[in-house]
Amino acid sequence: MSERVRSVLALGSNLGASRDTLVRAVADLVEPDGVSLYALSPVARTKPVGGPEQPDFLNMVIEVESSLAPLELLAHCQEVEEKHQRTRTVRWGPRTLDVDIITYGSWTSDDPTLTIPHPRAATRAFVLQPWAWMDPGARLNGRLVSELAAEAPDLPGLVPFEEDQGG
Ligand code: PH2
Ligand code: MG
Ligand code: MG
Repeated sequence: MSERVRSVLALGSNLGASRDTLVRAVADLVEPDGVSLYALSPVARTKPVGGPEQPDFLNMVIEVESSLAPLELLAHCQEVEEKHQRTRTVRWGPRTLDVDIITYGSWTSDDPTLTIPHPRAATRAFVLQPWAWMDPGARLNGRLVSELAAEAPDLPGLVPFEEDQGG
């Protein structure tokens, strides 16, 4: 049996029926035999960080256990983005679905194709806060994720998603 590695994946959506997209994307991400769901976070509504004027995002994270190599996991995440009609027009612009690999076990890489841990995760509350809700003891770069979240500039724009808010 091949080794299974735990990874944190961050999901975001701010176009279309975002809540439905996130639910379906989680199901699609853990559909292959080589990938299973280990934990999932609540959904946050977040103000966009960077990019043009655009709608609020819904963001969440999941932890998966997989037997995929890092680049195989990346290709799988990109297939799920494509399935949800992800189009890449403006960098940091609105999208139906973005899936980013945040961690891959304790593996690190500074390859520009796949930088692990994700190079901007440590400063983004839209990744850190859902992660801290999911796993209060989680650490990134040797720091508690909950502490990093508390210091992130975008934390004031983040609220727990409630069903009646729409999106
Ligand atoms: N993703 C980005 C850039 N800005 N802002 C929020 N709130 N949520 C995101 O998922 C997000 C962002 C690039 O992928
Ligand atoms: Mg992203
Ligand atoms: Mg991305």
